Amino acid sequence: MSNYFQPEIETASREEVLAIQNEKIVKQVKHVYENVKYYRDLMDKKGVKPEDIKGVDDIKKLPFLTKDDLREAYPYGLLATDIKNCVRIHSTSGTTGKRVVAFYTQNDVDMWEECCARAIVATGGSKDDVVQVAYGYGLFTGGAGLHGGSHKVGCLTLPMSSGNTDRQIQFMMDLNATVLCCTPSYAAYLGESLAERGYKPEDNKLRAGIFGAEPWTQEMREQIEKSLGIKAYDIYGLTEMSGPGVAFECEEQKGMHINEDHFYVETIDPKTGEVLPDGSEGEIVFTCLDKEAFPLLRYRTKDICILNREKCSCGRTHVRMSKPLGRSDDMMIIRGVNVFPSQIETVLLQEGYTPNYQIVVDRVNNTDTFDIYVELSSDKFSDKVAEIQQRERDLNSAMKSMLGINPKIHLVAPKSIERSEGKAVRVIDKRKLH
Ligand code: DLL
Repeated sequence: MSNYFQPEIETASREEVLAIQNEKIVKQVKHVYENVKYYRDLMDKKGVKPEDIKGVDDIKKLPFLTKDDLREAYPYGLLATDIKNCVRIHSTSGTTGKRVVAFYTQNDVDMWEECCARAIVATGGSKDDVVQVAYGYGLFTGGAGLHGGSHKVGCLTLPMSSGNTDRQIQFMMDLNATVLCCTPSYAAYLGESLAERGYKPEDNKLRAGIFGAEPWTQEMREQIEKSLGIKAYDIYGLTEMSGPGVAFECEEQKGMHINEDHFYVETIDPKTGEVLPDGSEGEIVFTCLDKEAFPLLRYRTKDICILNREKCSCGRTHVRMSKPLGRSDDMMIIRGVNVFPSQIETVLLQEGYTPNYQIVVDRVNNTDTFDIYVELSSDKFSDKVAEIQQRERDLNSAMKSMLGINPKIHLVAPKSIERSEGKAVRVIDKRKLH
């Protein structure tokens, strides 16, 4: 039995979805053109007027926005309403350059929380649930988004924020949490920490997890599901669009449904900007159809995905996006070969290692060095050098056949790689730091 928060929208026919989108985009482009000088200038430069946009088919005429535009327009340049109409600000966790700040009116917050409520209900969520929100609260959107969604569904909400693992476990057990929301890397760590304290997966009352904000593989999903005794659902979003809940998984777990009544999606060739047909791998681009304060049009996410319009047996009609296969900007080029961290994670988990690893890339004498540090779990740890060396060689050959190049593998002691309470730092590319 499928669960919907807003069935009339989530299961609307294709024609109905298009009718909603066509109506919203005409109003939205006018709103942006009239209120955002930065974007009006981009449209004028491209020779596009609001009257040229009669429906979503015309979106391709509009100029793109990128993170560079957001930085250039920082802080108020893309604000489309009087600041007095805004009730909230959030900001990205980016480590380079200026942060991006996003503004919300009350309607924007309501829309966002509804998207998160849809995600919670899609896991079978209801008033009976106790939702432990262990995403960070604050400028990061994870905590606030799932918290708001949980309230809308009427769940008992535990606003834990990230970190303080002892307290997370105490509340999870004592207050009978049924849904856990956090990054997948923190979920894996909580699984590990529960086992260390002697708990078995069946000892907790959790039934589902809503994990996102960073890439994670199918293999990592299986490991988390096993260690916590739950079904693990993916959720996607980005601050620029509102936060988590732009897309979410249903019980089929075959891609994430994009909330198409609020976000229009395209895939493009990241090099040429050409729009690609559904089913092709490309960069996903979103247009906010009804946001008031920070309505980005044709925003390039840099996330590489595949869209799927096939009917989903859950009954939802909204298009599904694959797990991001990587980001056009975190694809590493090592000795001329394209490498995504997700490929490395897949090999590690297939070979029976933990998802605790770090990739270090550097350049010595004009040649790229490529090291992967992989933590051993305590049951695999050994002080026999020959044994460890053999395992390093085996893992190296598994990596070589997946990646096409040879990394240097370092198997390290349990707990020697720093754990993350939020987004994990998987890659240290020293070439960019020189
Ligand atoms: O990470 C919003 C969020 C919070 C999503 C909680 C899900 C759960 P930002 O900090 O702006 O926003 O980062 C957005 O994170 O462009 C993707 O590259 C990545 N990302 C988000 N969700 C996923 C996911 C939040 N499920 C950037 N799988 C995005 C892979 C994800 N990557």
